[in-house]
Amino acid sequence: MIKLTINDSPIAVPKGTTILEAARSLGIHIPTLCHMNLHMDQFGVVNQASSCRVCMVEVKGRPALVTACSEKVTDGMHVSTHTPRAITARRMSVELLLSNHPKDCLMCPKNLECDLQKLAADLGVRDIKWAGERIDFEKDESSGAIVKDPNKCVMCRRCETMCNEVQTCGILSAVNRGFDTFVGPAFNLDMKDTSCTYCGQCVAVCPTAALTENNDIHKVWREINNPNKHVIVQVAPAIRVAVGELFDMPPGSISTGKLATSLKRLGFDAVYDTDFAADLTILEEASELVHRIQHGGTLPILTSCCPAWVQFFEHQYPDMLDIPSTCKSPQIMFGAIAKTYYAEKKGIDPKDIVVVSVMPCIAKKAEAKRTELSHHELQNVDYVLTTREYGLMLKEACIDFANLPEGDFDHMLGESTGASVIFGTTGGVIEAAARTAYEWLTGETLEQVELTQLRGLDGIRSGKVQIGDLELNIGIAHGLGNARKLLDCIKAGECNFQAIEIMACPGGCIGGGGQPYHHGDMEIIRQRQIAIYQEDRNKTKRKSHENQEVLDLYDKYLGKPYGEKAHELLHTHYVP
Ligand code: HC1
Ligand code: SF4
Repeated sequence: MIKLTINDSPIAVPKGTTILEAARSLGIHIPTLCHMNLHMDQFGVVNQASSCRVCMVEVKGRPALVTACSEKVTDGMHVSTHTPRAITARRMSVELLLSNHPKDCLMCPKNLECDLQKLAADLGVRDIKWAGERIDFEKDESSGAIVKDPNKCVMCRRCETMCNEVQTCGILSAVNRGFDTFVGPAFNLDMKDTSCTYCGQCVAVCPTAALTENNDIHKVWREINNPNKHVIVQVAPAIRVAVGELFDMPPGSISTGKLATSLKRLGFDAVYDTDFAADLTILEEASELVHRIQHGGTLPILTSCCPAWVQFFEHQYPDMLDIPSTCKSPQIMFGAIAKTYYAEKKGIDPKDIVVVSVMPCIAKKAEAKRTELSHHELQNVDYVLTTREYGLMLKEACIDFANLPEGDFDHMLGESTGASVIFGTTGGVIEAAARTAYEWLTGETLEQVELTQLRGLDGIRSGKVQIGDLELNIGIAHGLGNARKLLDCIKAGECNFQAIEIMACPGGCIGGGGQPYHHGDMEIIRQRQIAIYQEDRNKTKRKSHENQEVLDLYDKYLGKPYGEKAHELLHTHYVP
């Protein structure tokens, strides 16, 4: 152990510890901007660019200040974290960053959520002494999902670490040299011309508004207020355990009933739950799995509900497009049913139906725009709002979300089971599918519905489910870097799984790129996961094939699961 003192407090820490980490273990806060340390089981990711120079501290006997995030402790070291010299240097680092920053905080998409803004406030910055040159680059809104504004880039490299090390997508790196440097795609290509998956994990960790989501709020307000349109909304499983954070509710609060009430108060004509469509997805996906098992089809089957994962395998594994399930995602299945079955039952022309989704995910915006996810030339889903955008709409409408009464989703496409709720966390989709596959294949009741061997937050997991004589070997990965490892293992013939679930974001949808910012606090993701499993336990029905409204849909409209009509509306294909 290394012994040192920080602000006259003695401490002993393991060799290799940085001053920043040692100070934190003493409860001493040293501000940082570029530093990022995401600890979540297998996601021990550290961004240590030391570029912002905000964490400067004094070390006795050293003439220059040192950066606490990178300087390792040594025996007998005396560190002073908040001397006038250190504070002045920190403030100057922030002033220098601000001298080349737009400073349009009032209109900025990150207003009140920006780490740079908070630092400037905390350090008492009142004046920028250097009114020097400014970079001036075009905003990139080409993807319709992610917006890149290089003028707000502070070169912290957090996004680069996320994209390259965690997601292994390799889209973001330093462009240009010297003063003109910012982080973006090689040759400053438009995002739409790269292999970006739109997972939004770069957005989730960007400290400023250099990376944000495309804002669709105004378009949705326009539709809600158009008397000629019937505007229906669906809300994804992971929203209910996170949206409350935007209204000062503790992480892990369950807001299902408040969500239904708030959507009605915003003026949507009908308020539905993506969970309904998740149950529908399970009926199709479990049928596909059973079909592949019984007819010698390709195994393993890969889940296909995560659109960033779909983009990833299309770009990176074009030779393996026959193994993912052909099921559309629940959000898209919902839209397909809304503009056919629902339209028919309600006697509304599908052209007059607008489907809005509230999703924890930025890639869902890109998914909704895919031309093949349409029917009779109408997109299945028209607009996607992230959890954050939804929260902004509620604030615009002065809805006091935390104090709303509990409401219900509307009928016909509103019922859901516990199996669909757990879609929101890593491992949940395959657990839901296994609950149904078990009962279908054995004809017996699954008494122990919680398949805990599939749960957890380890980046790559595996578990076995015994279904009669069949031992189903299941693989699970979350985070695209982990997905890559699993796919490489299959490709090399070294992994023997019959079914695999992959979600692009750490934690699954609960950690989606459109969720309330967690500012690197992975405990928030853990609390959201606990809440998802609690919501499953709160349900009386916990298996997708018990969802009566889904069964009615098959009975009155679709026919058999995995049948002809279901294929036409609920399945898709992939393009390399
Ligand atoms: Fe998800 Fe899904 S679970 S992909 O994370 O399959 O976004 O929540 O809505 O579609 O149901 C997201 C969440 C979501 C779909 C479902
Ligand atoms: Fe990389 Fe995902 Fe950001 Fe695209 S959205 S640049 S893949 S981190």
